[in-house]
Amino acid sequence: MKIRVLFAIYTLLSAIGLSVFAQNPIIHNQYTADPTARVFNGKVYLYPSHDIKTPEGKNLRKDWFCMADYHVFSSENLTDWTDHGVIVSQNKVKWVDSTSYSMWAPDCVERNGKYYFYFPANSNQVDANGRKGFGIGVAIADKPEGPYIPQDEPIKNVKGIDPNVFIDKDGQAYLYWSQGNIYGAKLKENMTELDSEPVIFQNLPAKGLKEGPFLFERNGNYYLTFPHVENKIERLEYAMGDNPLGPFKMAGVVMDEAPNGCWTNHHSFVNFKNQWYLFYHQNDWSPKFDKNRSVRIDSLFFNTDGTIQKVKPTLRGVGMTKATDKIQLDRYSLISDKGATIAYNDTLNYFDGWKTIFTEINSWAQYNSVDFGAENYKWMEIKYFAKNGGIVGLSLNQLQLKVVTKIKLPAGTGWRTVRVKVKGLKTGVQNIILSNAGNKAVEIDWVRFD
Ligand code: FUB
Repeated sequence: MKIRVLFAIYTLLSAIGLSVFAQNPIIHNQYTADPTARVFNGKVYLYPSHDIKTPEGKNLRKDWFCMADYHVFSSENLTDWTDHGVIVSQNKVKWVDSTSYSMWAPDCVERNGKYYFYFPANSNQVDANGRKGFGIGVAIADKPEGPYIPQDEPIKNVKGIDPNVFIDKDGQAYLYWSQGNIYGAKLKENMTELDSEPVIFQNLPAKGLKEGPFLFERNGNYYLTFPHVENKIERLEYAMGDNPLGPFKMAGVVMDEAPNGCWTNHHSFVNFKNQWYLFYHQNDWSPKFDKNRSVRIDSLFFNTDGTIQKVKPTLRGVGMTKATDKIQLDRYSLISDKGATIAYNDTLNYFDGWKTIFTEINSWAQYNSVDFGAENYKWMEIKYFAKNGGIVGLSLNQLQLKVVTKIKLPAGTGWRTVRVKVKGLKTGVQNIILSNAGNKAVEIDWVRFD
């Protein structure tokens, strides 16, 4: 009965757009890319691009980015994300070519209680050189989730993509964007017009594409961060300076190229509750087409001299997972070298997620930061596949595989979900380890506790 009630709550939450999932990638109901995260009113708001599959019957490249609108998402804990729906769409902006599907990387900032959403798109207007090209527009709202009213014209004197806005401590706002080079200029108080001639930042890598600038300040250092193709695909790099318009000096790499070869990366930095996070993207939901991307988050740390420690992408991501939520073990924190792998559940529907496959005895996967709260849970629900039956061990907080409970899983020809009594669970935040305590292969989709 309790399970049925939980399922009903889950279905209701999904219907109103609340995704009760953690881990990387963080958004599960659509492709998302180019994430700009901002903290407004104590919550994190995520403004990504919205990749879609190229619609049939349009005069569009099949192998390219395709984006018609933007959604905004919010979270209080970086784990549960609410999709607030579409905020700006290509067919509702006067200056945008509504057949171009070119709504690329956006940004959003707050000033004096108004929210300014900046987005690039192909213009329907021909410029002085007879070209349409990318312009950058602004849409304005009273709340972070909108409704947003787009301006009728793009920002004058700006041609390019990937807008980013920084407001310095003295109140001066700056716009950054890219088009081959990375540009910056002051913005007027109205946030919709330039207040200086654009400058092209010097001393950045001369060879290889640079795009996606994201500027932030910490302890008097200004960090100009950007994706750059040093080798074959993009990696995240940064330069430092003591002024929002430079000069900047190259300082290093924030994140190496994606191991799976995703051609782009695009990012933002955010400090939430005294921890820095890097939002970035890979193409987890679309392993064979890297223009359908998905947003991820990992923690980020600075060295004492202000330089940035390189971020290694993880599957576990950030945030606490409630013990009662589905814990996707395949988003592990650590995994044994031998006998444990992950694979997609359904290669015809990648959004169905992944499974953990144990093929050898004592192979294991560890999932950190599961919040058991103050409850003394006694049951574990597990979705598994074990053709010949199997035995799974559950351990807490250490890697020596001190199994607190062994669970016998009946044989079956397909996926099965069982709820079994478990011993040795503790209250508070725990790292859990599931291992193969038998000598038969076992696949696990998720576990949860009650
Ligand atoms: O999403 C389209 C483009 O790909 C962005 O504008 C770039 O930064 C790259 O991520």
